[in-house]
Amino acid sequence: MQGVNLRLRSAPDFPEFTKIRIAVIITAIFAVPSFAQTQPSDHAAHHLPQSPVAAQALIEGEVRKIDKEAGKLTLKHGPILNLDMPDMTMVFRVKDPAMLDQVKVGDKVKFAADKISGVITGTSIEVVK
Ligand SMILES: [Cu+2]
Repeated sequence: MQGVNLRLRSAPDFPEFTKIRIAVIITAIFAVPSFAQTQPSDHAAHHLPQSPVAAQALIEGEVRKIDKEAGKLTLKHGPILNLDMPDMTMVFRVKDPAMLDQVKVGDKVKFAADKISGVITGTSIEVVK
């Protein structure tokens, strides 16, 4: 019985020590991300000029053909200022294949396009109602 009491009495000391260790670990966990956050933002700054998506104006167009297998869309489009392109009918690759489910042939659309890895790519599209 005495052995059991001793263990119970000395027991509170151990969790106290554990609490300190946990506190240290928690401090370390919080310290790491706050340090890590400064890294990606510095890194991202280098890439900011390469993502002009935010400044893009929407282009008016009309869907002529949808090729879901190839992930491509044929659009008759108005002038695209950021790509220095006059109005024409042409094939666009789409950034996300799900964009092709949002439209059907004959739809009047507004879309954004950009050159991604040298390929003119539709980055967003919405049907004009
Ligand atoms: Cu074009």
